[in-house]
Amino acid sequence: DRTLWRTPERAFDLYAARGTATPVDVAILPRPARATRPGGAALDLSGGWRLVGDMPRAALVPALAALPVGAGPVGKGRVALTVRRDATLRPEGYRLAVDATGVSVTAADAAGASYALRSLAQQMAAEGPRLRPLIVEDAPRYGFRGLHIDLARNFHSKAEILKLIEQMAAYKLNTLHLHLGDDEGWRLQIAGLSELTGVGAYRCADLSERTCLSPQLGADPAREAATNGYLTAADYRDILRAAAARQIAVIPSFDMPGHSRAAIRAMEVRYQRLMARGDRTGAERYRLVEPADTTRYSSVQHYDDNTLNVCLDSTYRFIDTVIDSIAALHKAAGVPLTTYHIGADETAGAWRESPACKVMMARTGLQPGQLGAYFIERIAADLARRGIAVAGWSDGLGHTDPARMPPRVQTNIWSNLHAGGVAEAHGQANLGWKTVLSIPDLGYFDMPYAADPDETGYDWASRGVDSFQVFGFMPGNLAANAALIPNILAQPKAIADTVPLQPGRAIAGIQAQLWSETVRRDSQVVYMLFPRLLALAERAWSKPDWEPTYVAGASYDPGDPRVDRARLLTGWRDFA
Ligand code: TNX
Repeated sequence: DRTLWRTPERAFDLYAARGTATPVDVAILPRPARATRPGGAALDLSGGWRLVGDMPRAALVPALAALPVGAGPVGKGRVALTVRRDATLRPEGYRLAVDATGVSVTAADAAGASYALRSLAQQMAAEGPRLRPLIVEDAPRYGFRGLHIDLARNFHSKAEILKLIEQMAAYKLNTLHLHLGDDEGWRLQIAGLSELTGVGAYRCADLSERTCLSPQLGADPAREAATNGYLTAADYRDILRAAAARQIAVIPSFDMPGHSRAAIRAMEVRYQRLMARGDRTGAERYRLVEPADTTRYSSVQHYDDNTLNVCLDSTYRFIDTVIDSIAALHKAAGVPLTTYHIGADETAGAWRESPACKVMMARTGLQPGQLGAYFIERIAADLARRGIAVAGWSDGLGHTDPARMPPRVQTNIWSNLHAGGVAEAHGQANLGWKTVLSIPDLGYFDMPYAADPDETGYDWASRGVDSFQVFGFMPGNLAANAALIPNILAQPKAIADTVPLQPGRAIAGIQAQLWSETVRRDSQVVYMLFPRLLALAERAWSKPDWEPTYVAGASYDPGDPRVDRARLLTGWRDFA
């Protein structure tokens, strides 16, 4: 695995290794839909290029900068690099043609034009500045191609995020899901609520005068800087601008109502400070938990103080303020907030003894088991009123009444494929929700590469996910992945399509997840993501030619000859 994928440039050797019908000797990853070599004299780009055409240069700056040769000096054999709009091409698609007279790109949008230049850059990296004539006609399989990175559990720097954004652009990923709030930390400065970062971004510090959250999962806060830190408003705007320049959308997420310990602790400190100043009104304004609520609960990650009270008006006032503040940051950066991720996963059984919830249930007729859904539906409606789409994790969203949800919903499917993930993905896609595959079996890159004591990571979803397995993923036929998944039982299991995808419904795309409980240093971020992220980018863009056509209701055994090719080169046998 590691040998073959040692460098991104070598990653496309996988096509050959898997016996895939490769486009004629091109070195482009993700694999383009079509590529031909028309023959004829080569083009020499070593003298640089000059940009012509009607695509604004401003939209292409990072992609132009990624070319191995720059804009050449005037009159020194510069080659014409023509980039034109063609509204008939598919969104994000492009046509790239190289011949002896120059390079010509057509695309419907700036993303497509940029992707053409990214393909050109990869081809030049492999072939050198003298290119043989080439035609690439390309468009993505999925419109959603995402990377999720968790800054909450352990913080990762703005510099690291900016590097990742450039890597995402190089491999045609278009959505960055930034996880900024969870039990262990709140990582974005919010106007007017300074405690959120002043307290909530410090899991603990060696700075003795500081108010800290307690450490978690064995972290040694005195030695591990990653436990502390946050993005300032200016950092966040810089990230938004860098992403937008590369046609990458940013989805901010602050997990609620569970997974909210950092916010709760930070706002409790604020409460005490305001009370000490005699400002009771100010203190009560953003109260997140109810002192009289004696409910005992424990979250999946063993927190007993991490759940917002969903029956308090002050909880909604707080969330409103957070969303306003983030929307303002997006506006200031010139990048509108279009999707906001509320988390909504793994809500513990809180509120049973909450007086406020008893009053609310008496008033509304809601049952205790419906309070979590009430929260999600209410926030979703608030977001819809502002023109913002709601996103959330599939378990929480699955508990809502779809009739009470707004039309635009993004769901991240995170049940293991062998444990209900296929039904969950199809069921939520059948509701018309934008369904993103975040499946842990193959897409949680906080899991180790292999079941090997030298590989770090969590093992709850899989004891090893190597790049071949990710590369072998068949997102268009989920049950067919039975052979790919060395599940937690160490036995590949058959998968049945018990909830078929209805005609006209579709999966929106794929996302890689890097949760950061066990990922502290920036170098670990790189290790866990690369090269697996390239394999995921490949699957998000390009349909594997070994994927069997989807047949509603079919089930697949790990040994099924129809998916046998998918097993080639995967490590599950060694694993088992
Ligand atoms: C499950 S995925 C979680 C996260 C953890 C992750 C670790 C999801 C919605 N919840 O809170 O960080 O597992 O792999």
